[in-house]
Amino acid sequence: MTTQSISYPYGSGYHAWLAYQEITDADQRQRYAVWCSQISTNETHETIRAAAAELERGVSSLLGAKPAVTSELGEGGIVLGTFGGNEQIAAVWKSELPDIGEDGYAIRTESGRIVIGAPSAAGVLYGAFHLLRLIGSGEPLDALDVTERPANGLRMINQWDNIDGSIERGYAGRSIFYDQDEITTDLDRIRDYARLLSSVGLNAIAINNVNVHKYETMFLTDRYLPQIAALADVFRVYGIKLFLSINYASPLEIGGLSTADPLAPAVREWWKAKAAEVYAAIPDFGGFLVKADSENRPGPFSYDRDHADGANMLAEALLPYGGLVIWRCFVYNCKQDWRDRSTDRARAAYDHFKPLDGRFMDNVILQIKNGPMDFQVREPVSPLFGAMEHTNQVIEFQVTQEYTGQQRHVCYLVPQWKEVLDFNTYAKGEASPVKRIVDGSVFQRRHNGFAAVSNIGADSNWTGHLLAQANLYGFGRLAWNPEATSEQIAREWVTLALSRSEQVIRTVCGILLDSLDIYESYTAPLGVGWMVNPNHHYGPNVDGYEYDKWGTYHFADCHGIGVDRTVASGTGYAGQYQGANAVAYESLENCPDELLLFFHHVPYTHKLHSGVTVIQHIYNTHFDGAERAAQLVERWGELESVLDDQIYAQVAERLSEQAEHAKEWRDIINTYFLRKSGIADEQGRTIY
Ligand code: GCV
Repeated sequence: MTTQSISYPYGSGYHAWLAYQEITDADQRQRYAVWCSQISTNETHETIRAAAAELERGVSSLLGAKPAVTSELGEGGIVLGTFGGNEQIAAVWKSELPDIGEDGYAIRTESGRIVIGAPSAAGVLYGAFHLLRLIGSGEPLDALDVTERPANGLRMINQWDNIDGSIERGYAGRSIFYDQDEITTDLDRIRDYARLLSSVGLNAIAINNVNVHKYETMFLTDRYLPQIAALADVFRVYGIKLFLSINYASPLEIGGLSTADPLAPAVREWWKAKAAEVYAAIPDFGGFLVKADSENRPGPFSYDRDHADGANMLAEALLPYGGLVIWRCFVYNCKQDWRDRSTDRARAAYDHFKPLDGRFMDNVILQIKNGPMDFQVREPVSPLFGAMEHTNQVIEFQVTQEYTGQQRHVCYLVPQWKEVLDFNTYAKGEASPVKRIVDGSVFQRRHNGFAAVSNIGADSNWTGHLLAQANLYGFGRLAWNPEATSEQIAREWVTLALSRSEQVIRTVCGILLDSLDIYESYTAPLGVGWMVNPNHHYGPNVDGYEYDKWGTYHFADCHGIGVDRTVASGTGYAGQYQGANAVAYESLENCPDELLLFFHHVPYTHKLHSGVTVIQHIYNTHFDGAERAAQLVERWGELESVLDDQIYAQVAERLSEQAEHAKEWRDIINTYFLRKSGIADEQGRTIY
């Protein structure tokens, strides 16, 4: 098995959180060396061999000494294997095997050895990465008794990569998967990506954009299937199942049929035959990810059918092979007339899907974006979570920073995701947070989990902005354990990817943890969103989407701003929530400040709970946000002598750009609202 990764210097950031930087303290190295002289397993499963290889690589690099990898049980060392396939492992846990599901693992220090055991080979690999994390962060190994079980079944990444090598909403270079209408043959890079994903517990990947164009539609044909199978082979070793985004109109575009009607027998047969072909090439193929009837993509609406008809037809085709249909709920009218005040994009997913609850087959999962609009820095949580008792649901996050600074601004998204996951839906009694809906426990759903749009590309540090790696890392860690805190995750990433120096950890964690709030402060205020340049979505443009067809308006005039989404006088969206949420959002008095303009249209002089008026809040936060963005440059600057030069320079350059761009945001937003409202800043600061 090839385990070499591409040889990039440390300072490139290529090795990310698998950098395994050598431990320089001789005593500490010695303490670890005691446990790490050999790695033994008597199993030959490719994933267990990958686990052993990862330990070998990690230990060699961390301790500067290569351990022996052997099938013999030695006096000490690390022993790994599955409970069922390995007597050495079974002997440690004897009859009391831990209850850790299929993907979990256990690690114990026992009889002078460290033993990693798991029900599956993937579990063993996750356990190996766990052990490396412990060593990499300086944790003691003398008395380990770890049991880990992932909260979510599906822990998936979605690539929005196109066959021409571009990436929709990609901010870190070209695709690592494709170039000039061909699938890559650089499997080393793919393997290193698989290692990164698997090291944080991710277990599924959809390798192409949900907007499936002409050539990607042909992924289901001989033209591409053999190369896709080769990619699946790489991911399989790391416990990751490969999925494809499909074009709903495939029967028309590549099947020679005259319809894609989900109820037409010929169409159903066509998909069944396709599924058979795909599974012949990739026996453990994960299934289809589908964007249908959304932003001009084809779907069942063309045939007067609904989403359940469409999804079930595909589910039936995949069922014999255990495949899944992951059907996205990002469905809304993208040709809205801005004069039409009754249509509300925020309502759309709920309006389309809630009535279908109970109609989807068991191997269909609905993939719901965390916010009802589209990954803005601040939105309420989608009311669809918890609204469908009889339907499998996964949450979709956007790790790629389309609306959160495009990896030119630092924006650590874990705190935002945590807020969404902890949000109580009131779906079943008092304690029904989103994390319990999507892990399947509230409604006892079999298929459940997390999905996210990836933020990586061919840039040598994967994510363009080095600090954006923390988002990919954090997504995986949260998908495994939504109880992990933003602080813990940040600390882990900094320690593993950058440095074990307390100064570096403190400073970089501080930057990461402040970054979302800073970004939110100088961009669109109070939850209203969308004040960006159309199409590419970078930079301020308050009216960029105001007279457009996308349903994304703020309705600012000389008196006030915001969208009335109340039941009493607005679009009724607030009524899609359950229990106390519906009550709070409906009421101007109780609506949280940060979402005020999402739910209510108010005069600029409206006083927030914070005690300041809306207009003064806009001025204050924009001045403050830009100032704090400038301070990030100084905070990072303190690390110049401590960090690797290249690492230091990469981030310094982005933070300077952010500081400048934050001023642009500040001045454009403040000037716009001064001119609209005619109300001066109480503090008399410069507004143009
Ligand atoms: C893949 C937003 C993005 C689109 C993206 C879409 C989606 O609208 O701007 O680029 O398309 O979401 O999630 O399908």
